Amino acid sequence: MRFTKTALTSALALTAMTLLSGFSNAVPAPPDISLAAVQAHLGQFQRIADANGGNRAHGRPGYRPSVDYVRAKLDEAGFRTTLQPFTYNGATGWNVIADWPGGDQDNVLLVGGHLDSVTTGPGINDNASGSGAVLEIALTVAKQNFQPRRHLRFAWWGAEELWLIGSDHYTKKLPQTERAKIKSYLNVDMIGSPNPAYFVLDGDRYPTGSVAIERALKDYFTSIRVPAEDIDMGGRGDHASFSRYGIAVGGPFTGAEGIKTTAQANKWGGTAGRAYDVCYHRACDRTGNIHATALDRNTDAVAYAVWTLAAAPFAP
Ligand code: DTR
Ligand code: CA
Ligand code: ZN
Ligand code: ZN
Repeated sequence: MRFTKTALTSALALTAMTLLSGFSNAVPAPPDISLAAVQAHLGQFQRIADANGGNRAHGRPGYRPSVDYVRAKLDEAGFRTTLQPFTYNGATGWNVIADWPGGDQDNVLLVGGHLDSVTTGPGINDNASGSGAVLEIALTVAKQNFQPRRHLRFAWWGAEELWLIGSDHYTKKLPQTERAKIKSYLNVDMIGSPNPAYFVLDGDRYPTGSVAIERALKDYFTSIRVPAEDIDMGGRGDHASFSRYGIAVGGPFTGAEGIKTTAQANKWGGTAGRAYDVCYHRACDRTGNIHATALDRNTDAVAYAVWTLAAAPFAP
């Protein structure tokens, strides 16, 4: 089996980090997040949508039970949680914010994804996949009592589908002194597309793109021999609510209505000429619309980035 130089370098880096963590508790090895646990969260979100008119959209009956499910898990695990209400289109929505006690409060690593779906479906890939992954990563932080250098905060945004309403409300309402403490925002939105791409927000090209987040995600993908591709997500995602204030942003993405190219199918598998997610914003975006390996790989890549970036001083 031929190893590329980059894969070898990254594998060596990963090995070194794992060995080092054996001698010092300063940098524990990033964990393998349980795919089964993430899939269980997706099953809960599916059940909530099925019991509430088929969706989990802002202003519809399925959104608040989604909030309550996430918050209950976090409270049980020892997080300091807050529900931040906001009103949009005459309906109340909520952001769920969870702080992990400890770490430098002036150097926050924030990890989040939107919790709402569109009105036309349950939103399992878009974005129970991201919400479930961020939830299980947060619960694993608690299980392992990870005590990194930087303060860790996790967030689940409302009304992203109505154009970033929840995350925009959060950053707008945050006093500048508090906003300035958030050094990096890692957005997790659509990470289980059935015909998956392995995109990473381009730290060089995107305004306030984080090279550190891009590097960490790519190092993980390289270590599992998955060649990630840069993407400029533009303003389509909650990362934009942070980059507007100059905060370094990044994140993975497995694709939406875009069409997979032949070159991409050759390196990632899947079907060229077909959308990354044919059920994007449709009723068929259910638990059966998830590519389990893509979900697992991206969840572990985000966990690797969290453990790596939280344990080191801030880098943009
Ligand atoms: N997750 C999508 C937003 C999104 C982010 N990047 C792209 C690229 C192409 C289409 C959509 C998106 C959503 O919440 O709708
Ligand atoms: Ca895993
Ligand atoms: Zn989304
Ligand atoms: Zn969407």
